[in-house]
Amino acid sequence: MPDMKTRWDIFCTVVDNYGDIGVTWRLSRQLVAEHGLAVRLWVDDLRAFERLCPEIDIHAGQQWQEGVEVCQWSADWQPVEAADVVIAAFACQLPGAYMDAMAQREKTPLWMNLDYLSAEDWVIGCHGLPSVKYKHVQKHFFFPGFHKDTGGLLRESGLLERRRQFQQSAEAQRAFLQDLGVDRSPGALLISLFAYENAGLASWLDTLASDSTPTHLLVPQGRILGDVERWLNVQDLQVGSLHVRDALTVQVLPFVRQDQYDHLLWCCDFNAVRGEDSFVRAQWAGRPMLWHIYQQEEDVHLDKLEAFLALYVKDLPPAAGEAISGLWRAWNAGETMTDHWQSTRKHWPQLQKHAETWCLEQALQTDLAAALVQFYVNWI
Ligand code: TRH
Repeated sequence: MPDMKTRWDIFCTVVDNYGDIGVTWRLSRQLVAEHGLAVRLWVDDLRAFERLCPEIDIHAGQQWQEGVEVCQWSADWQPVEAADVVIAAFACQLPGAYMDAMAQREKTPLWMNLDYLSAEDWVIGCHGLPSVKYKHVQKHFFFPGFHKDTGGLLRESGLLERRRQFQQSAEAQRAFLQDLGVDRSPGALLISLFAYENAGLASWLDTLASDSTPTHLLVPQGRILGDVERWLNVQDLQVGSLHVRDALTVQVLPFVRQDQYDHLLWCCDFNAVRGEDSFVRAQWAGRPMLWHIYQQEEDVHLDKLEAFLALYVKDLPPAAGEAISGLWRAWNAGETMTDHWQSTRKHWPQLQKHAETWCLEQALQTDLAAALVQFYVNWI
């Protein structure tokens, strides 16, 4: 363990949406809470941050949140001393003056690039390798991942135990949902929907509406709402809106704070998630899920999708694996979901069991925060 005074600077540029800040905020909190480190989180967009953590003062240049020193990363950078460990999240470009401060430091800092999450094989070979240099300061690649030779996944200590207790308590779930204005109808399948715009949504909602089992669909405010409105044939859906179409109840939820979002995932029987952070959280929920991957140029995201699917279905009976893979592929191509949803439902018990097994297997890996700390210890 590094001593209490080890200082870490984490830099985050919000490219779009909430994944960049979602990951760095989660990591910062964990480094403080579980490793006793002094963490400064530099963020260029406090408005995005405020959605995940409403206590954020969007006008403050510097503030403390849950033991993390949150600093506004503005265009007019004021010189500061560089930290012992410097993390550039998702290849963001550090301020030139800060790179000079790193180079001027008596003890050279450990500089890492925290990369995007991918299940592709090449990640294993690249994790931990040296990247570029600035003067004599060497940058390293740090890759999260699903394999023991990668940096692992963000997972707070005791997370699965908290999740288990919550899932075992009908009362805790009822109270949580009630706070969100959700009154779960008995026997209904509870689904959360967090996704980018998706042309396949209408066919999925058609299928759910005509199903013999009722579904209660919870949709936090966000980019998919336009497609939901079109399907419902309504305009301007607001938080709290509730619409029933045959067997399907659609309810709009507020965008909840980040820790509450975990509880939402834990309550639901099925979670549609997107990007990077919600994707990992849905895995820790131990429930069947659907991933809307972040689209990249030249469809490189589709390789990432296939790499994850190959790992995820490896230990499933082939028919169940094909069903869930078919559903994920259709969703990511914006195609008709009907047949894929029906075959997914046929394999439901296997998929439920598998979601839990997968979660426990992944939890055997060292978590990402601990792996970063270990990387630093090995480096010094
Ligand atoms: O928002 P995302 O799509 O984010 C990202 C970014 O687009 C990023 O540029 C890209 O590189 C990356 O995806 C792959 O999805 P993500 O990563 O799931 O982040 C969403 C965050 O928002 C996550 O931390 C969970 C949180 N969240 C809440 O706090 N409350 C909510 O109600 C919801 C729905 C999400």
